[in-house]
Amino acid sequence: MEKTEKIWMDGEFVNWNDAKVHVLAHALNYGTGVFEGIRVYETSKGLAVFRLKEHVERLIDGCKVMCFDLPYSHEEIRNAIKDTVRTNKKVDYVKPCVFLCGEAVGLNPIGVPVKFTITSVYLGSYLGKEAQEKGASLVTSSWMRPWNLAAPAGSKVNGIYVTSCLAKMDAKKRGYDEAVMLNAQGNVAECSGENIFIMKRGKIYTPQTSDSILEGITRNSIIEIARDLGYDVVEREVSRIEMLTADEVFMTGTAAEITQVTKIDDRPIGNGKPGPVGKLLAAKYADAVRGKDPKYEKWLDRV
Ligand code: PPE
Repeated sequence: MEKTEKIWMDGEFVNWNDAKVHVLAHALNYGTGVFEGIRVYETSKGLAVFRLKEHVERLIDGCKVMCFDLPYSHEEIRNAIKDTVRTNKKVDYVKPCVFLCGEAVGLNPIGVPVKFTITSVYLGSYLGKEAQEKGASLVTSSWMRPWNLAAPAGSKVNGIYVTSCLAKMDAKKRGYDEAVMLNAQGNVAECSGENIFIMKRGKIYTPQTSDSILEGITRNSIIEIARDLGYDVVEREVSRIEMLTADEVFMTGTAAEITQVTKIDDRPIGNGKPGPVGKLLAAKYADAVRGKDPKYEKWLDRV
């Protein structure tokens, strides 16, 4: 990751090194925040933010779940994100975050002031060039994806990510690229920071939103692109065995984009090489985000 010059903080741009909070900030101690991750791409008509509307909607929905008082409208947030991209030089990823920044000891979040920051960076490849080009290896995590009675699994709430960090760390330490987490029912949920899809007997399956997943915006884009190409995409429970015996598996996420999975739990997926459907969807997605496919121009917000 490469840092940028300015961070948007409660309506003002501050220098990267001055974007600070107190050590007793509620969010630092209790994880009480909501964030987003948004990609920015170069297109022939200039920089474009991908699916900005949906990311802002999900951020606002997360604030609703957490009962945060966010004093900005959808429009204001969109403009602030675009301003942040414009203000900084080399940006491909934006991370807005709304969090309880008031100094507090004690869990009660009621009345603790919120802060809203928008940080932009140059991220590059999230899972590494090799995993993106040749396919990634996954391991099933011993950490369960927090289920719907334990955490707001469908919102990007900061505190929930402790589980994702543990899953990711354990996977990396054991030599895998990424972890796949199961849910409380023992079915496939998602990876530490990506949704997961399988292709089996000509159909594409992905866990449904009630299966303790984050409803990914890349996931929804891929479902639409795949259906436009004529594929049957089914959102339903996906068992671990279906995943292990799938013809193809791929992950989707803003940061990871479409990354094919060639090995899970030391077993090859299909023939152990990136599959044709995943490749096609990755190529279509790459065109869509860069404004090369007029059909998906609707997803781009020029800066
Ligand atoms: N599941 C999780 C748990 C998740 O964090 C992400 C995004 C997704 C699914 C995919 O959602 P979407 O980006 O809307 O398609 N993970 C972010 C990376 C987290 C990080 O900060 O690191 C991302 O891809 O931006």
